[in-house]
Amino acid sequence: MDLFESSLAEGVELLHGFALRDETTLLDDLKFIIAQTPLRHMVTPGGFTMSVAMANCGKLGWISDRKGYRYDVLDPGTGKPWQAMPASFLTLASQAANEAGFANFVPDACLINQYKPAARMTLHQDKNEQDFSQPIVSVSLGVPAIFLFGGFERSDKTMKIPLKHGDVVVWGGKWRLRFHGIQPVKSSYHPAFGDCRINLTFRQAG
Ligand code: MD3
Ligand code: FE
Repeated sequence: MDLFESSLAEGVELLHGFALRDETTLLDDLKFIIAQTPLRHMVTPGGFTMSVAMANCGKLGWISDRKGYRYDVLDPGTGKPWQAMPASFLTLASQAANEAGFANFVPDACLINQYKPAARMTLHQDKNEQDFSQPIVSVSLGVPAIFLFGGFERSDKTMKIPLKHGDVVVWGGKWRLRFHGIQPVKSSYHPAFGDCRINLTFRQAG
């Protein structure tokens, strides 16, 4: 058994430090994308401003406003298409998916979530993608956070999973539609990210 890799459930694989294999390229590419695509606090359909600041790259980007949650080919902030997904992002996501048994994962969307201290993501399901048989690959960078992994109902009890810099999780199979969230991020320091946590989620959305 590979201690570097642990199965949390069938179709869910935690790959500790998997994003550090080509860390310099990954961080350089991320810096470029964020410089081109300002991180913004979007508004939920219910009218709340999210504590997480977001950007996207790839053909499709996940957006939220008073009209709802959806994917769009245009960045509502700039009115232009999103930046192309860097090769380092695509390679990381498809290699991670492959480790978890998903051989042909080609993401067309990468959501970039930035958490400052106290930012959180309340329990939700990811249901805006077309094909739920495709996994979601998540990459944690910067300061650590506690991930909440729930059930099929919002009220189901949750499992707490600490995620740290470089951890990659592949979420597939029947777990794909479970409720999940991020606890308020505690104030701490990471040499490359300061007090921020950044999470990349790769999806085949369209
Ligand atoms: C489990 N992001 O962007 S990533 C999201 O850390 C989101 O920013 C969190 O939830 C973050 O939608 C968690 C891990 C994740 C993403 C999608 C999932 C876990 C998932 C979908 C189904 C089950
Ligand atoms: Fe989610």
